[in-house]
Amino acid sequence: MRQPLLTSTAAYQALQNHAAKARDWQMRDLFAQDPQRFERLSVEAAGLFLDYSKNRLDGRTLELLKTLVQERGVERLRDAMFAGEKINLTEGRAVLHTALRAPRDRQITVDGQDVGADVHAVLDHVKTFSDAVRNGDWVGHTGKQITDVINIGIGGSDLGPKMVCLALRQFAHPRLTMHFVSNVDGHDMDAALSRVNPETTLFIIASKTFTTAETMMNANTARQWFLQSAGEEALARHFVAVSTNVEAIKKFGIDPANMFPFWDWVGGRYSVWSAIGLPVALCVGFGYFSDFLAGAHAMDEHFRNAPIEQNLPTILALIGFWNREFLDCASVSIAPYHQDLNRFPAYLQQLEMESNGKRVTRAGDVITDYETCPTIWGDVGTNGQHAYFQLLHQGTDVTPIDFIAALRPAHEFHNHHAALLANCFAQSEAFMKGKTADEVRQDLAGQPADEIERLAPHKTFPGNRPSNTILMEYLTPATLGALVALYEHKTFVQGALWDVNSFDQWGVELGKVLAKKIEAELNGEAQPAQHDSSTNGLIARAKAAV
Ligand code: G6Q
Repeated sequence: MRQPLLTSTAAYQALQNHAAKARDWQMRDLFAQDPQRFERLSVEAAGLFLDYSKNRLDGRTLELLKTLVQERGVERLRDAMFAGEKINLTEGRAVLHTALRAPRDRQITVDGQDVGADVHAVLDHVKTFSDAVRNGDWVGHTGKQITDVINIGIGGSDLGPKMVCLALRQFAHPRLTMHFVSNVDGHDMDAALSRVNPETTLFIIASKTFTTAETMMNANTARQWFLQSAGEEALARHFVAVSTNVEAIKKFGIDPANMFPFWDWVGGRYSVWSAIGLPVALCVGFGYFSDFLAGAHAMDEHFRNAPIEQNLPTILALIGFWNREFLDCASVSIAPYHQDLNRFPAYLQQLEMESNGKRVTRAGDVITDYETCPTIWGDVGTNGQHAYFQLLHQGTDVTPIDFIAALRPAHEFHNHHAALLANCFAQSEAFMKGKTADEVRQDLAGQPADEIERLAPHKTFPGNRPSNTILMEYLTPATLGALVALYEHKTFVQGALWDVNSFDQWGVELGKVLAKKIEAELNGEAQPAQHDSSTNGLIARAKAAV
């Protein structure tokens, strides 16, 4: 159904008028005017606490944003998603990653099929298999226990399990080393294979379609490498698959008994909760994997039931929307102050940019008068402070930041943790307050007057730069699950406001076919085609180097 254009709605226009004033607000003043600002502008759910007081907004802004959510039917679309309606319009699919983490007794049907029963049957298989590998009952073809797991997949079949295995490092099985090979660049495969023994290695071929060129090339290379030291009959002990494509798996030579299915209503970037999470279950055990699912489910329940003004994912989405649409912020930096979350920015980059990096509405109209998804990027603190934070403090663009931290560490170096948190909080304070030229002059007092005036502009910080801070007590499977689900639902709400289909990815599909012609030319299997002079020149140089 064609929605009225976002910018034509009364709520959007009210926000535009409001923003004309808000652009001049100084956060320093907002804090000075309201001693309760932190209490008023913070919210807690599913083990996560969000402080959003360091943003350029007030109570009126939030009221207007709430009206927009209501006017745009976001809650209706949310309920349609949870109910299994086919809201992925361009692929005619339901969007049910939430069903992957729902309790066993929750009834969800798609086209008359009991999705909940299917999900739990696969989870049971994941449990049996991961238990067997972890306790040593599942052995390689020479009778040795598995020591290394290599997950071969890319995009949604790689980023989630890799991010989660790294994040939950402290819960990992001591015998199992996890490896993730995604890149078609042979160096990636070479690095993994050079560290493992075929007798004790388990390969997981993870591909929803089982046709993705990079994954298929890597899977075939792994198979050939393995068969250098073992017969075909040994494959069944060392190769398992996660996919929706049973036929392709059989053709590859994997025993269908070692296949973990999932379904077309699970988008790649939303699939870590499905059997794509098998590496997680192997790494931390099925019990912790279940806790991860339960944490996400707790966030789902909150998202479905909490009123807008207390709804953590909705608030996070609205702040991002406000910054993007009305305060001209073209990118968002993700700064986890937790080393184990070092792949989280990359994970969110896919989640948000692949979901909402769209330029047409759900009805197919080209969006010309508002912006959609900002660029998402980042790295762990405190490392980023010594690199790109310079631009965040004093560059010409304003980039909002999401700080993420655990209040308690999982190590015993407590002085490190105090230093880490101090940096995290000090940065958000500095972004908000900045440093005025007068404050700089006071700092420089005692130096010659002309020197003070020369240096003052360089040492001045404009401040008034927005940030959110998300805190959890510990980084556990459950809080990580809640954190990922928080951003999934944030992405959903923003997509609904922008009126884009957050669940297709035609840009990614394009990449899957684009290289084929040139690859054939590079391999001498096809005559050089007529490209532009740049592409022709690059191909010629590559061929000359072979
Ligand atoms: C995710 C994307 C994309 C996908 C990969 C791998 O939402 O569609 O990242 O996950 O291209 O696809 P396969 O799992 O089919 O190999």
